Amino acid sequence: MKKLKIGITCYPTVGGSGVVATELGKMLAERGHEIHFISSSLPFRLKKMYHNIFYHQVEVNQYSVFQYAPYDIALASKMAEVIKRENLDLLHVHYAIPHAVCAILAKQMSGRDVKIVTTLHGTDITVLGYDPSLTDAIKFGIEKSDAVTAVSNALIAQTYDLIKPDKPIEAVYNFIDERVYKKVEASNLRKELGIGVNEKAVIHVSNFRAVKRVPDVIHAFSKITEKIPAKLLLVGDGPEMTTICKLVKKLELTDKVIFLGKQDNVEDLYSISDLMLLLSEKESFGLVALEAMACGVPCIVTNIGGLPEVIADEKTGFICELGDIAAVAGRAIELLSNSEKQAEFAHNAITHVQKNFSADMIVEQYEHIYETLLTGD
Ligand code: GMT
Repeated sequence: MKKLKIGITCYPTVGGSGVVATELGKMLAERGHEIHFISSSLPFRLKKMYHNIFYHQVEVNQYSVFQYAPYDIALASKMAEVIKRENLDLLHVHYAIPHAVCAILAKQMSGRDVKIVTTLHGTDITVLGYDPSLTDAIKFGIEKSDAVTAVSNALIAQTYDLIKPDKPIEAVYNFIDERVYKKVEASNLRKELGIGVNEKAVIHVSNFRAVKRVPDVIHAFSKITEKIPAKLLLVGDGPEMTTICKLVKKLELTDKVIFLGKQDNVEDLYSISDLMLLLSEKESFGLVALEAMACGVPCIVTNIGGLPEVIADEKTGFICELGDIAAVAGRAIELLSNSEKQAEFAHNAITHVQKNFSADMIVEQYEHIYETLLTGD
């Protein structure tokens, strides 16, 4: 296909949508497209230098006359500036609010026929969608985009249910870079973290928001350790961390829980893990489960949002009802006490990701959307 000039806007800080947007930009650049990230700070996964990736920072000045700094207007102005100066073919924005709305304004300001692709990631619908003061703005952002994608079919259903947009939405699953997310030799790390040879390693990775239900992870782990010697690796940080620390102490699990905070090379941590627990009450996709599976880690997840589209129940992990801690612990014990089953699930997890969520396959889906918009074919 023709090489395109693509502007990408996302929340650049740690978070699945920022990760996906940045990885997509990198993959598109590797395929010869010219990528322009337009955001408030450099996307955190953009570490390497690419000759065809550019970054345009949105500066927001605080003036005493404004109660709130006008970030959205500054973003739209920067987008319009980049559309015109760099002759962009399209803007691919991640999140309807505010990014799609800013892109629509930027298109008008630039006077150019730039196409707008919006990807819905979840929080814009599953949280903001319940705020009546925002639903019309979300609907506007979706309907005025040229193409809209969502990271799971569950999110599409929720969007129609809550926002009722008059617009087709296509499911494009998230992907991982298989060159990074694969099982690596990291046995030293196991030792360094104090995980004994007879112990199993259970991992949870999140931003520790209340929706992640980390207390359920701790309670389930507590039950697991009644039957199986194990350590729990907690990766990430967020608003619930203080509550979690208190709970770990109360349940006398301090020696068994390793708080790792935010980490960069999570593939090493997945590679030493035997099981992931992701027991969220809202999860439009669950990128961390995909990352874990790519490294051969089976996952136990809740029957929520897009998670059942990511995990193959009884093959790459187990799907349990939200809050059913006994079921989670039972499934974990069943798997961790049967090394044959564990190896089979680990193998299934890797092949499941390769078959359904490979970067090439998903990036091609996005390219096809871009091409259809620009050529009308
Ligand atoms: O999960 C979060 O709190 C972060 C959020 C984000 O905006 O980055 O993640 C959302 O987008 C990810 C990438 O598409 C999905 O994997 C997560 O499931 C989704 N989070 C929720 O739906 C809660």
